[in-house]
Amino acid sequence: MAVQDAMADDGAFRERLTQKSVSPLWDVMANLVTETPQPRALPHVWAYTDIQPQLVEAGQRITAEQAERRVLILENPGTRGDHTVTDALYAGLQLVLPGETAPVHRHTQSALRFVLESEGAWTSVDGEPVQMSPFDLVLTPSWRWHEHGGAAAPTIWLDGLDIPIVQRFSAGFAERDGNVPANDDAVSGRTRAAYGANLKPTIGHDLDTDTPLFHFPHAVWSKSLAEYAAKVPADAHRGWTLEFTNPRNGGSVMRTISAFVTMVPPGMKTKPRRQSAGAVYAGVTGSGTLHVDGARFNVGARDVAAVPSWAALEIENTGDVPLVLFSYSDRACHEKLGFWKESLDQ
Ligand code: 1HN
Repeated sequence: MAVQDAMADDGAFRERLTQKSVSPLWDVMANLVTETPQPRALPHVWAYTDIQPQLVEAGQRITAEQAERRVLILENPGTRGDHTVTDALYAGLQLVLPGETAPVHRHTQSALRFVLESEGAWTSVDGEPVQMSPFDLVLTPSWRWHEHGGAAAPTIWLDGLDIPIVQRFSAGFAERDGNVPANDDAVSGRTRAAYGANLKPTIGHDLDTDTPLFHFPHAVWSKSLAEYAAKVPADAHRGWTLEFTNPRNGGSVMRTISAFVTMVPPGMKTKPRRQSAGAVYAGVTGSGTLHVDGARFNVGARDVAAVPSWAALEIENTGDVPLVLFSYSDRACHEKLGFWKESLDQ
């Protein structure tokens, strides 16, 4: 029998398939196996001046204690309601007011904080506190106890988590206050002393871990980035980009999330670059335009942008000071799973 005949008027057959909880692959094959990634997320920018007042209002409506975490989720317009910023990542802006604490908990999900406004706020990880200054990167890797506290002024940071990844694997566990074990090692500054200068203790050699170093101060990374820029020419596709690393193994800072800083000098527009990883950018200094598949998105300090998988990204500095951007992505997963691809256009 010809294929057309076999498939003609197949309504009763399809009804039977549905009843038996099966479906024809031939309907969806082209959508499942695509030549290039087809993300559901759209490129998008959240202007800080737009979102910050909403967060301040949230501060009047709910306490950090009541909310557990007082956060406005950055909902990608392509996947509104999914609580995702790119197909595999989550982003939110969190507010902690003076005198507040966000209660201690731990969960499977890995989190990073990129600090946008802070005067002396703190986060503790497994009991070890660090002070958060603007544009510091602070990590709370998977299953580490963490809590946050406000200080003199309202504190706002960008939260980046691997929530959609953990959700897809249905692998999420969490514990809240009440189960916290005592941690005699939790001395402020202990981790920086042990790992912060390209040294590491000679005991405890598990390489398959998230980074023990969980605080990357702006004062430290911005100095490295500026010195690097003074020593080597900017890359045509990446400007000057450095990755935050795990001092135990040189790999990504967390097992699922990679983090970077990028600088593009005044007058430069990078050439189009695609990567299989979905990424989130946050402005630190300067101003510029992200050209994403040809569409233009202006970014300045504290603005947050979603750049989905395989979108062609060009970064243009439109101001007269260096444009500095922080970013995080799911590249860490792509590399471990053998998915990673990059394309550099001319
Ligand atoms: C979380 O633990 C924090 O610790 C922030 O600040 C946002 C979003 C979903 C799940 C856990 C935090 C979060 C989160």
